[in-house]
Amino acid sequence: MLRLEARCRNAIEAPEFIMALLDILQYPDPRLHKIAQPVAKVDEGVRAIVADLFETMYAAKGVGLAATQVDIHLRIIVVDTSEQRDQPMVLINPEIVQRSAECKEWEEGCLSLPGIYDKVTRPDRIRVRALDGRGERFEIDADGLLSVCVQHEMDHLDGKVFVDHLSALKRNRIKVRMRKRQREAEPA
Ligand code: K1U
Ligand code: ZN
Repeated sequence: MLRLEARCRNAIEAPEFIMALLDILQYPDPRLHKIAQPVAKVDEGVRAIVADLFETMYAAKGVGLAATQVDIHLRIIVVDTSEQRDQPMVLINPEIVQRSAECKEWEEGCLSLPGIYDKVTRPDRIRVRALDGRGERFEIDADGLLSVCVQHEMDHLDGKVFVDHLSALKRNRIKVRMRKRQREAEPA
């Protein structure tokens, strides 16, 4: 039902298919803290969600997007960390099966907190197991931006935003800034 509402809001009719740019929830929206449910079957409905996630991620110039961020609470993430923006990857029901003991600090951003960046420390390298868009299981070893991005998106599925890794003081300052920005954007 949620998905149908989202598709109808911004749907663009094309000859063979319908693409939809979905609205990205903005922090501190409480829906960003919902826990996403596993996908039971990778079917046409799930593939339609995946197509819309890519559409929305590329339009927003992000390197990743989690279904949670568009108010769809299923364990689906999309990423493309390539320079040419031509290596889309979908991970359904992703699980980290191995993480390096070595950690790395990285400056993170988030489409749910535009213009806000801060350093987060995470395991440097990970091995992730997931289903692809055909429902086939696969594993990838990730490092660098891909590793950071997959961990950041998987946090979203668990209702966690990158600012939840920061101190309460920093997080509250960011919350105040975001609320002020949202009030100013409201029509008078
Ligand atoms: O909102 C999101 O979850 C997407 C987010 C992914 C991410 C980027 C960088 C570190 C961790 C997670 C973004 O795409 S933020 C904006 C962005 O376009 C970007 C940031 C860093 C490098 C390249 C692009
Ligand atoms: Zn994010």
